[in-house]
Parts: sequence; structure tokens; C-alpha cells
Amino acid sequence: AHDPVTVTVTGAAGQIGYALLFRIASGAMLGPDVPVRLRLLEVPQAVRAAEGTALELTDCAFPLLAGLDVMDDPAKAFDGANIALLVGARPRGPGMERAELLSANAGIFSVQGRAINDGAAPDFRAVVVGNPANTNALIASAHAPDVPARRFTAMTRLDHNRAVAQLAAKAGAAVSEVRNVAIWGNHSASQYPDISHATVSGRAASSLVDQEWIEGQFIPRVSQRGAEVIAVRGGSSAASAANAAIEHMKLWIQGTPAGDWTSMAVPSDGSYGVPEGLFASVPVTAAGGDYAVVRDLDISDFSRSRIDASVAELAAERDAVRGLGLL
Ligand code: NAX
Repeated sequence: AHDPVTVTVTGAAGQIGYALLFRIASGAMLGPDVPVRLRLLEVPQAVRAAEGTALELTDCAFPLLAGLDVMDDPAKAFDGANIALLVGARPRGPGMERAELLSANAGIFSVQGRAINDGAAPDFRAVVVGNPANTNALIASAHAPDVPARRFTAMTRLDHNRAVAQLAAKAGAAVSEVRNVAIWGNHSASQYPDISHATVSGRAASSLVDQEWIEGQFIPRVSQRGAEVIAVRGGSSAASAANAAIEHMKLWIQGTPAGDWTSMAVPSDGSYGVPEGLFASVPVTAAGGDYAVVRDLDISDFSRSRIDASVAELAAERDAVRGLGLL
């Protein structure tokens, strides 16, 4: 039998947490043979609500749920953790300045980074979901110097899935026919959803749609989809975000399918002109529990300018955090 894997979820009482925890406990992330010990980390005022979620998790009698703890102490939450889904973050309140938002989140992710550094398991892996996700991953990693930076990632799989779904709908094809869509840069409105390498049923996507659709419809729709969901649903993306977080981890651990890749924000090694160390989304393949950035893709002038613009935003976020003395 497999040893239980310890999975720490922050923001456990939030709406993504509620959509995430039951699926992890059911085996959707790690597979049907892997028992899971769940650690739910919340701020003190939300611990009781997380305990309510824990009651329901218990009531599912999941055969794979080997442990369940709710806590507000990061040191305890990350002690021995194999996997962390860092969902909890400080949302931008009304009238909140950008600097306030960055500093509130730097406070959260620096503390969690240190706790991870001191206690996480040697095979530790993290995905940051809480926004600003890329920069939060950078901060957590910077405070965990003993953990390889590449074990910290930020989620752009939701953007990736949104892009796949939009392209499939436009081409009149099943989503399963779409391959090699990529998200570049920041998980923000500046992101670049790229179909220049994509295929639909084996045909180049660029031969099925025109540049006008790409620039006028596809890119804005994907990059503004979060706002569209808020406007229509009256709440931000939750189940789709939870689903993407599960897929992000599952693909990293179990590998990407042959002939396809996924998108993840990972610390740059300098490839594709992204300054080293910035957490930028790139296409990656995964195998044997590790991932690799897809190499040597041709980048058109259009793609180059879109990637550069989003990466410039990431550099500005990093500089702002540095300027506040938080990095
Ligand atoms: P909610 O406000 O419903 O839940 C967030 C939870 O995090 C709250 O329960 C809060 O108490 C908790 N929290 C705050 N600080 C914490 C800390 N220091 N330790 C532990 N828990 C803490 O937000 P939800 O809708 O669940 O969204 C969570 C985050 O995901 C937000 O930052 C949101 O912007 C981000 N998103 C990221 C997406 C992505 O694609 N990367 C898409 C969906 C989502 O918008």
C-alpha cells in the first residue's frame, strides 16, 4: 500500500477551498491508490468555517482520507507537507492601493515560505493559486532558500483550459482534439494565450482561425474570462479554479500526455527572454514527477511583443515588492 501523502491547503474555508478539498480527498489529484492526509490552514477567524468543511469531509467517509486537521499555524500546517495548494490570499478591497495589496500578500507568502523551508518534506511541491499568484510564488520561494525554487509554481492552468475551450468551440471540435495551446507571462489581464503552436484534430489552429479573431476575440475573452464569470455568476471562478489546481498537480506528478503540454508559471531559467528568476507562465511537459520548459519554439513578432508586455508587468510587480523591502 502507498504511504499517505500530506497535502496542505491554505484558504481552506474559501470558495475555491470548498470546491477543491472533496475532490482531493476522493483521489482526483493523486489517484485511486494514494491515501491523503489533509491539512487545512486558515486565518484564526475562518478556522471555525474550515472546521465545518472538515465535518463534511468526514461525512463523505472517503476511503482515501487518512488524516484531517484544521489549523491556523503555518509551522504546523507545512510540517512534513509533501504538497501545498496555496489558495488563501488577501483580496483587493475597495479603494485598496496596489502597494497595500502587494504588501499584505507578501506578509502571507513570506511567512508561509519560511514555514515551508523549515518543515516541508524533501519532495515538497507547491502551486500558488492566490493572487497575485506569480509574485506570491516568487515571494514564497525567496523565503524558502533551502527548497529548490522550481518546486514553487503558480497556476495558469485555468487560463490554459479557458483557451482550449474557446479554441475548440470556435473550431467546432471537441476539447480533446485541441493540443499545444500555451499561456505565457502573468496570470493577469496581460497574459498571452497563444495558439500559434496549437493543433485541432491534427491541423494547425492558425489555419482554422484568423488573426482578427485571435486578437479581437480570443485573447480578450480568455484574459478577461475571470471578470466575465464574476459578471454572470455574481462570484469569482471557484470550481473551475479548483479543477485547474487539481490538474496542475496531477500533470506535474503523473506527467503530461504524449504530444501535448500544459502551462505553468515557473521560475525562469532565462529562456524565451524572460529574466531569470521571474515566475512566468510557459508551456511545460512533465514526466517522472518533474517538469521541463518546452524548448526552442518559434516565437513570432506578435507573440514576442505579447510575451514581453506580460513579462514586463511581472518585473514591475517584483520591483514593487522589492521597493517595499518585502523581497
Ligand atoms: P475566498 O475569499 O473565498 O477564500 C480565500 C480564503 O483564504 C479565505 O477563507 C481567507 O480566510 C483565507 N486566507 C486569507 N489569508 C490566509 C492565510 N494567511 N492563511 C490561510 N488562509 C488565508 O477566495 P477564493 O474565491 O477561494 O479565491 C482564493 C484566491 O484564488 C484569490 O486570491 C483569488 O484571486 C485567486 N484566484 C486565482 C485564480 C488563478 O487562476 N490563479 C483563479 C481563481 C481565483 O480568482
